[in-house]
Amino acid sequence: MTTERYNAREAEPRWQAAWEERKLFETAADDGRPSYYVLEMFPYPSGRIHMGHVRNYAMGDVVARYKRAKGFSVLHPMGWDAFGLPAENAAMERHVHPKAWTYANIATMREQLKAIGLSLDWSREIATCDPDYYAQQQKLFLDFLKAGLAYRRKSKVNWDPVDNTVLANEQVIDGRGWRSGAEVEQRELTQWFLKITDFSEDLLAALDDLPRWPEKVRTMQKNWIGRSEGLLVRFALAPDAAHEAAGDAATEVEVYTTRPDTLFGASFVALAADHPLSAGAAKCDPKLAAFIEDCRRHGTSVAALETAEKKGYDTGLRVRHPFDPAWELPVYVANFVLMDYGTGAIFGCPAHDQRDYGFASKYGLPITAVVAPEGVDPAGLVAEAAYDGDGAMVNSRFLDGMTVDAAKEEVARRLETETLDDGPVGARKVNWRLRDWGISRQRYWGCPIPVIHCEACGVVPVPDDQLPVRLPEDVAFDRPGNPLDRHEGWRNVACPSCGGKAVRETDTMDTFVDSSWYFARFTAPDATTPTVRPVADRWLPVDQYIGGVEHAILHLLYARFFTRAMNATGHVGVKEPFAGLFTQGMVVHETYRDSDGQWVAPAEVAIAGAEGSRSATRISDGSAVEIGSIEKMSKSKKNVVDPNDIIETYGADTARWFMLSDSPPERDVIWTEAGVEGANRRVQRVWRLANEAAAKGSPPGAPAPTEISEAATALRRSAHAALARVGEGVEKFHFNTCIAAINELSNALSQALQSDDVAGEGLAFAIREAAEILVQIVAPFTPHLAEEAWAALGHETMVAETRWPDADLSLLASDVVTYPVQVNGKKRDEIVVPREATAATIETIVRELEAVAKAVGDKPIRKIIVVPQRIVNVVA
Ligand code: ANZ
Ligand code: ZN
Repeated sequence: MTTERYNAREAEPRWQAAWEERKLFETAADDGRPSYYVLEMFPYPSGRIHMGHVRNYAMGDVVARYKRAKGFSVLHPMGWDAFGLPAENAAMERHVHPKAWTYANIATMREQLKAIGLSLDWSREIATCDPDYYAQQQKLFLDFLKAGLAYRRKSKVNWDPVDNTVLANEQVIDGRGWRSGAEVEQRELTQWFLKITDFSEDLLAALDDLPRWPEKVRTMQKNWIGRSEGLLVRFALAPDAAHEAAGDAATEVEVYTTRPDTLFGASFVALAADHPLSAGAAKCDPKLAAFIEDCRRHGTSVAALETAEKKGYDTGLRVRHPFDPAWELPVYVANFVLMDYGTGAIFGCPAHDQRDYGFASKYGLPITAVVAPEGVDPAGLVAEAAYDGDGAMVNSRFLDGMTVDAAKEEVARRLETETLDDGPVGARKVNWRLRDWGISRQRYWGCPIPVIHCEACGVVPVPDDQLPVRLPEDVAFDRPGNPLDRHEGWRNVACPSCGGKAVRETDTMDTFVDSSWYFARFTAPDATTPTVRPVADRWLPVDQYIGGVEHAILHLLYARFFTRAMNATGHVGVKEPFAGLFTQGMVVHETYRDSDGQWVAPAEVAIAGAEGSRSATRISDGSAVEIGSIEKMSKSKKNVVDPNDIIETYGADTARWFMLSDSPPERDVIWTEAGVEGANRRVQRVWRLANEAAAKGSPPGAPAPTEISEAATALRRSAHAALARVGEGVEKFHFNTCIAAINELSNALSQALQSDDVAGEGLAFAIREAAEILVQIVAPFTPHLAEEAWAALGHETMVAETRWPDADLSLLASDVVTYPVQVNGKKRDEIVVPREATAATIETIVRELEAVAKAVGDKPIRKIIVVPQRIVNVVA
């Protein structure tokens, strides 16, 4: 029998239309089925969908389709993170209105997403720039304001001189604006803040209750929140005639330290440039004043300090060591001390802190080791670099011989009872790195902050019946700065409280606010309140959230804060937004350059030769092209493949198959033409097998025969094993092993179909069963192909509305092996895997076991030994 090739170009739009017509993916009203909320991070409408999006959304779609088939009521929505700077830049460069630009991009990208065949509930689509959306965001803001979770204060801000806006600390990377790349300056402005620090403790502690989040993301968040336990120590200033003459009344310097154990290794005290004492000392030293000015100019953000050269200036002031009044230490102003952390002052211990080490070496200050690593003779302790590990105290008088921890405790205990003037010298103190979230942006294309400034009444919230505060559309982008500031008609209003002359707040919200609650809005996208409690309670938290690891800190932390703030103001019942989080790897591609060093796009390049001796030429003129390294797909290196081209050539299913099969989803996937072609052949094979099975197998719904041959049983075993593996694989995000299972079943079915005698002893039945299972298990991955094959098998229903079959356990029994899992010789767990599972597969599974992670702790896994069919040993 001959079968025509599967024509994806014709079939895919047809099935998309059929799904849409049947409204198969619209979220059902509560009908008693368990609910499941799967969400991928929504895109910024930049103009076109890229391969990274395709990978992200294909993964979410596999989960959504699988869960739906398993009988869940699934919420799988999509929207647009639509405010932001690029729209304004387009307005300035191309004279198109940000709104027009944004909505045109959304229209294009919506069509592109639809062409991928994602099972999305488009009836819930939201765009954050839509007044219906930001109206509710303004209500949330006002509720937060009432609850004391939003406030206004004067603050030093990171100012991006190119984008003309304030940036959050998180948006400053290596001292530069995250979008413009311009060197960030420090300015003082009155800004709106959200009180994320109210939740520092909870945001940190609750990370331990998120077992379905990647460990690395939890660690990054922990470091960002940055809880540290330390000691405040007051150093008395030695009397100084010059400074007293200048009218300085200060008598002490208070520092914050997490290493009080190293106090006897102290060799200087350093102040932040903005410390009040620095200003005092500068009064009688113009050079110091100039130094302070220089520090300011270079910025005092964390990022700026990490990269800048460590510099200091000796103020001439001296302090006394808290344990020895005869011991005086110099006081410097140093550019690496931040004013807004701790007390803005430190004591430096060069032998045990790398920064202090560099500083002391530069300014010729003493370097005294006070912690000796185990087994090292304290006498030989002249280190090349600072040692920050554990050990025994030396050169430290009454601390000598103690461990670091014991010494910390001893110093704290003694200094708590020691007194200086009016109080104790030392006080224990917990510090946090996390700062309140500055959300004011001096930009047009964002959510207006709904307050009015009245000369008489101060800050007046916009009353409910005047919401939303809409962005005016008649704005011009011919000058830099915020057009809202210049829009007199919009800006000038009557005060809602006294009726007097007042002006609107012209700052808009950081776009990270928009994405901090969209997942909640999806549960009731048309409501006239931010959420509808019973509905939000039904769906939240999101069961599975999927996105890039680049959002591990900012977006995810803000969303976790926002959920807490919405909980505190009664809008949601949960505190954590995302019960499960998966961070997928990137899509990467080779790079190409021509002889002039210019980047060349893959579509313009022809590759010849086999692996190891490949060469490339430019298609248009045959000139040589150099094959470069494999990098993240990016416009700047031109190494992008347009999803549209792939869909037009091979169909969306092939793209989906390749993305999901080629590497584990958390790793990068290398996009290659050969890989795509391979995926396409697999797709064609499934189609062929379904057609052959339709011809040779039993008719649909035929009963199981009583007599069944060994060959038929073998095929049935393969089919049910694949079914079980795919189910498990999807649950665990092992999509690539699912595809491997699908390929194995394809092989088994292909073999059975070659048998001459399908009539006897149940083989025809087994063939039909295997083909149906094959089609159902490919359905989450290649949904269009599955529908087409399902129809070829004689069905009038759609796979998308068919229940996931249950694997017949009796057929699985002998196909699996139970492996005890040992960690360093001690049994910790057990896994059940298919008999044919490879050592690599078993290793992957073992690495993800909770029990193994617990037993291993912080130690790295050194080796995993798989004794086939027997036991697994983890060596850590
Ligand atoms: C003395 C010392 C000795 C320190 C030593 C470290 C190692 P975390 O863990 O981040 O809280 N520090 C304190 N305030 C600072 C500021 N405003 N700007 C820059 N550095 C500051 O770090 C606390 C440590 O960072 C403190 O402990 C202090 O240096 C420094 F061998 O005190 B340490
Ligand atoms: Zn007023």
